[in-house]
Amino acid sequence: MQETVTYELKEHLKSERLKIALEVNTLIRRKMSDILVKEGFIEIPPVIFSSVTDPLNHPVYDPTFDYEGTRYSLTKSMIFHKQMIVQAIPKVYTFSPNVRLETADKAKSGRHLLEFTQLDLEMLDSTREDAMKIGEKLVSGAIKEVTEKMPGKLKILGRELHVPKTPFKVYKYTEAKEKYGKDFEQTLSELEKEPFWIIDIPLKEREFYDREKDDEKGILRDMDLMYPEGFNEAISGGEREYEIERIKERILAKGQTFEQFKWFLDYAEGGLRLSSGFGIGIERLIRYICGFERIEETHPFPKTPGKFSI
Ligand code: ASN
Repeated sequence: MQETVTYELKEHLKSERLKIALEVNTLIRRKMSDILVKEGFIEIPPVIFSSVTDPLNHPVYDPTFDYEGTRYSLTKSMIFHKQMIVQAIPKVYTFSPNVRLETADKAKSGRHLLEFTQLDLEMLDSTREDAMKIGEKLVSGAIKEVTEKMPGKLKILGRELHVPKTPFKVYKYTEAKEKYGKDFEQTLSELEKEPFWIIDIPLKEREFYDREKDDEKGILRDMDLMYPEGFNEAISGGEREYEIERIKERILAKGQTFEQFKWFLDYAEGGLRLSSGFGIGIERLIRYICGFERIEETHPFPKTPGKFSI
């Protein structure tokens, strides 16, 4: 393990590129908050650790600790907290710090950090399509804000950015995979010039909480938003399972236990209504806006999978 801050980190902290990235960070957080508040959303504080967190659908190390007889995890996403609070406050959002201790191979992607922030939101009695509309407003609104307020800074970065037209193009997961092969997400991301959606993601590719279609078994009412120019995933979200029996079936089908989600299930037993929502990775949005090859450039103290970080 390295014990001192590297020379590269010292350079990084002083760099013009980092300063611009942090100005973008400031601008887009404010802009996206403004958009959401105008839409009637209320901001909730983040949850940093909890006895229940997102199981995710890919393997990560799970940092846990015991406190007064309870095992806690660091938050991987606030999915369950969102689904609970939205029953009382029908439009919520939060800037949620997430810790996902990804395996070292993820460093290659240029878009994974072990610690990142997602703008996570949830809407009651809302469909996937409602959520997609908000997602388009946020992404195009953030990009517009930066192109209008920071054209000189984008020029310094050599970044040519245009405001995407809404609504964004929509691909169905299975059709896109058949046409473009196993790496269809990256292939399409490289081909497209504007952000686009991938919808109807199969059950085995996702966590248990996204709602299965009533008329198409094994396919979910969910979506990912993808950036063009090879920048890959922007948003992940969907409609949620809200009927307790279906939630339990889906947990068991994933080989997970009720114990893992006890506090959420206790709440859900009392009855949930349909909600939908998503999370936008803030560092990934900054990376796209700035046109950075690597996400580390967006953060003063980036944590790369498999590497020492201060
Ligand atoms: N935030 C995502 C959602 O709302 C979940 C995630 O981050 N895995 O669906």
